Amino acid sequence: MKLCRFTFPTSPDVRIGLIANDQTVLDLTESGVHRMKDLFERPDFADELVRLSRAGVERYPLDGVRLLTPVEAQEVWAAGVTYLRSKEARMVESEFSATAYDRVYDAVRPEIFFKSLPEKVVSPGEPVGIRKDGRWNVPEPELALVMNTSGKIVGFTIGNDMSSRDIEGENMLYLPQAKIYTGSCAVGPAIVVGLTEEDVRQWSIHLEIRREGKAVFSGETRVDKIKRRFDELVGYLFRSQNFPNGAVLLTGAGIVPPDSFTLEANDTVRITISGVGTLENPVAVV
Ligand code: DO4
Ligand code: MG
Repeated sequence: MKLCRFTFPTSPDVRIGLIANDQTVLDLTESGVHRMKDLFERPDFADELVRLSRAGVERYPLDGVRLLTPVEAQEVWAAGVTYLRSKEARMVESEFSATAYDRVYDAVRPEIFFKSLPEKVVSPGEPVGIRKDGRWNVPEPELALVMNTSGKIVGFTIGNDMSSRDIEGENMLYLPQAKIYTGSCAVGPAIVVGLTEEDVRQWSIHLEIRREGKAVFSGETRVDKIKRRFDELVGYLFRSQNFPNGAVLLTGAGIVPPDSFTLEANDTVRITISGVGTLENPVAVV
């Protein structure tokens, strides 16, 4: 089951939808569901969704609505260096702090950093940003975990952890500037619920970057290459920290374009995760 936030072309009101067969949206807001995050607090929310889907709510064609990011009010955090590929890429980009990446890959405590306030998250179809002072900019296609206020994983979606590799590589203390700026975090298009980590570890992640109508990079990885268990990452995120609205955690990038590659304005970033769908965004200089 996939949950989404959407609007109709004629109205700015945000509605909650259940996507059926990747073609139809059932309007749950008509049945009194105004926020997904309230549903996520209920232990029986998957049963409740099945009940609502059979209750004869209004249905609309998916291509007739605008999907918004499913991040409602959650802070977005991100884990780093969870794939071997990421560790190798960081060590190449940074002479100064290369050993830090090597160490954190093997350390007990994972790297976890703040990524975005909810209101700054970019929706499907909106521009993601490359910094005007960054020379080496890339998307990072990542599986995103969605947690309720108790730290229970309630769903899975797609995140793009846009990054400036030259700024991060110059000095690791510049990480927040390399990672947090206008348009640096996109999440969507929907949250898949009712699955376990074992189900999700079967998924693949695909990245395609298009320029003037042609693919200029494509790459693929598998969720199962993430070194750490999801509960381990979430356990560290929720350790000594409360999330009154729940949280979203990006789980790290396993696809890195070649070192000669940097994004340009008007490129399109397409991230597909096999069990979720595709998150597509144009690129703009910010
Ligand atoms: O430490 C740098 C960030 C790494 C990251 O974002 C990733 O591995 O996805
Ligand atoms: Mg990342």
